[in-house]
Amino acid sequence: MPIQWFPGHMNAARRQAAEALARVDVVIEVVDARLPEASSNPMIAELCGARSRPRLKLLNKADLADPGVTEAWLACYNRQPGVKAHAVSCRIAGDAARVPDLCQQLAPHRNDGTKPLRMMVLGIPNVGKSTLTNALARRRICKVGDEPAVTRQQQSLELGRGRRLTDTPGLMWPKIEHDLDGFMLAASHAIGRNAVIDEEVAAVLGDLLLGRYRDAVMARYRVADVADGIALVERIAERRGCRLRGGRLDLEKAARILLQDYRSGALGRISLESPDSRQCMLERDQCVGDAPPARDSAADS
Ligand SMILES: Nc1nc2c(ncn2[C@@H]2O[C@H](COP(=O)(O)OP(=O)(O)O)[C@@H](O)[C@H]2O)c(=O)[nH]1
Ligand SMILES: [Mg+2]
Repeated sequence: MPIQWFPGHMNAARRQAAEALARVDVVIEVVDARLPEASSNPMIAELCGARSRPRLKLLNKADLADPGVTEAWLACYNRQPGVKAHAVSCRIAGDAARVPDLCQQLAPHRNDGTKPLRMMVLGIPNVGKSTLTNALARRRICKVGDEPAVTRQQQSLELGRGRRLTDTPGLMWPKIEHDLDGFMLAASHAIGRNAVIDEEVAAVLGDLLLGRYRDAVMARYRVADVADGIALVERIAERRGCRLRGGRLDLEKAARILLQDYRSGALGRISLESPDSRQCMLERDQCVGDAPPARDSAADS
């Protein structure tokens, strides 16, 4: 079942972000380095475009992503006009500290006491917006947590030298265009728990992992010859002794093991999409969209 998630409080968050943009010089768009396009909210590019605000695209959690793939994404983004992209990890001391200077380069005129640099962090839930804000503040001002919708209100702070930063609640958009994006977002914990079925998400994640990081999966779960994501979840259940009363496999528990291992980095540094795989997905979805509607079965008889 395709995943959609646009809870009511995000409408208010979108309105507030649009209003706050009037008083901001640079937008820091935080995305997840493991799925940079799937975790890019199209509304953020639109909002910045409408207000002509420069945007720094930050591929955060780079410590969890495949470094070669992150390089390919940065090259791809930095070739696009009007986009400036950088990879960071809030887990690496000092990495985030470069961000205000990168923003300054995008707004060189905002650089003194009378015209201080005003930055706003925008992005979907759980990409590390509040962690980045705390890293720049060098103290824990914003609440963080590995689940969506932890931040419920905008929060501003002074960074010194007149620089000001605003953290915001995560923003989703009303319709996720590509089904695979919904699953990648759910696997990365950007989607509320009540909108997803862990077993389905783990099966799609398993397919992606087997396609891109087969050896890492085989080594971690000591399995061989697994056909697809569903089979992988079953094998994990067997290997880890996930059983329900009566002896049946507890697939939900096994699904959560796979999801948790991906989320925590236990499977190694993994990117769920690359510029090439994204292009293939877009072409595939385009073909499906162009295909003539399936014939009515009655017409066949
Ligand atoms: N490994 C890793 N985890 C991160 C990084 N940045 C944030 N996180 C974790 O991601 C989760 C979500 O962070 P949070 O700042 O609350 O995200 P927000 O919803 O975008 O504000 C938390 O568990 C953070 O510890 C990073 O660069 N690397
Ligand atoms: Mg937050």
